[in-house]
Amino acid sequence: MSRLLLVSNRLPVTVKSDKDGVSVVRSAGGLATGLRGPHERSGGLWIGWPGDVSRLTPSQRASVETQLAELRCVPLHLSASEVGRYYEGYSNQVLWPLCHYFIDRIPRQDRDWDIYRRVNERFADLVARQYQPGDTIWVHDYQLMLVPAFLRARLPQARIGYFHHIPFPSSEIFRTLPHRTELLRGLLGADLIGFHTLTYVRHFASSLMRLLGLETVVDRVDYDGREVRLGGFPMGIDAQSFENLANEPAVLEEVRVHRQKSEGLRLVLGVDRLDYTKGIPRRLMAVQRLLEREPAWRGRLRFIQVAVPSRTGVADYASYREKVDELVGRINGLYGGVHNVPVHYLYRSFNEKQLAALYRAADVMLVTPIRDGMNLVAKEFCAARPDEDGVLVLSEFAGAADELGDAVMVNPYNVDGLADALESALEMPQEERRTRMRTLRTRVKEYDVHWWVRSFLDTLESMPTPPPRVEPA
Ligand code: ADQ
Repeated sequence: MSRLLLVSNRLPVTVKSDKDGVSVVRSAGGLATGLRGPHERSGGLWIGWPGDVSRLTPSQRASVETQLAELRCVPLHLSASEVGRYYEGYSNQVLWPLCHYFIDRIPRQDRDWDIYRRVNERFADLVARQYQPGDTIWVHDYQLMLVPAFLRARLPQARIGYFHHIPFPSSEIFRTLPHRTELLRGLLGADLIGFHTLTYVRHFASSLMRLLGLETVVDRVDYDGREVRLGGFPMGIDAQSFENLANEPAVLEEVRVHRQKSEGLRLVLGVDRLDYTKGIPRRLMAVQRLLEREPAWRGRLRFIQVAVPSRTGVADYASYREKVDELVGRINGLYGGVHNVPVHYLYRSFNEKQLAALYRAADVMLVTPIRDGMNLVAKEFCAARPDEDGVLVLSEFAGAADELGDAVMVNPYNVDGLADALESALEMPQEERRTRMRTLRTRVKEYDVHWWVRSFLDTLESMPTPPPRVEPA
């Protein structure tokens, strides 16, 4: 196994400081969990931003560096202006809305491009300094789309993979971007470019054709004297550990409490980052529509929406939050009683145990993004249901829809259709619930995060390294 150099915007750690000092704690996210094994076994490094450490004292900073080194993490520190313009600016206000088809949310000026480019170059410089011949480099996500080409220029012989965690949009959308060709060429520095679904692979290939005149033959493109491979690698979750969690006595006790507190009510659940791609307003409107047109459901339904605060420094997210707050207030004002309200809205992060208990207690899980690269919540819900019960309502526009065909599929733009789907999920007979959940769970368990890491790395490592460049005499 070759040494693995992982590169992502954020390191999979959180730096915590209190009166006792400073500590670096591993994060529990899906990517971190899936990659921990190969990272450690290969004796590799993880390169990325550790978060803002500017308020720490010099001795605390030194302690952070030592603790990061013990975790085999190499920090790239970003200045406040880089965070504002490379991360919140170009990454989250241009590339994020573009890839999710929200082009009218993109600011009219492209002023953050230069910083995006410069920070990508800084990442490549740092990776190149750590690189040893024979290493495999795996770059993650849209914040770093130029890194593969910057690396290729510095390390012509390196084996480089890139994975895009969000949708790759239709070429009709992608070609609206002023720096479209630079971004495509940035990615083409990699040997293998991975996406969650084959639809995204096709969209990327058609952008290559339309914008660079490059033809993809099956899954290969010839570019700059090298062969670049494209592939669909649907990301999974650590299904076994979610299932174990859902079977823990403390979690089962929490499930019992949730059920007891909502006796006589059906529990409907939503769990998302508070992001305008996740479709929370239309989901709330569907709940309202159901209560409006079917009075029999009033007082019999509890919709719990957990929303973790996200990108609070970006203005669009603040106005989205207000919209959600307002809708929740409106529905509860209309359909709440003195002792109960239909929507329980929790604006905070939950730990995995709390999430597992909610997943296991829910009758219906609503995963209805307007657009989503994959959506791991849908998979977590299935993994947390060893009782083979619960109904998943899933948007056709989530990457997960390609795999989870036994969910109740919905078009999230169609509020009436969503209300119909919610009602049929609430009324689904037990036998059908069990059959569907069994199939969903088989898929989620077989194609888990470990499968995803293995299949991407096996493909990357099976590729021939690029031939040495012959300079003209
Ligand atoms: P995200 O947009 O963050 O990821 P998702 O795949 O759903 O979306 O992952 C969210 C993670 O955050 C899940 O593990 C979930 O448990 C957790 N989470 C959500 N709400 C939470 C809450 N209130 N409290 C605590 N945890 C919460 C991006 C892409 C996705 C893609 C992933 C992985 O947008 O489409 O699936 O990367 O590639």
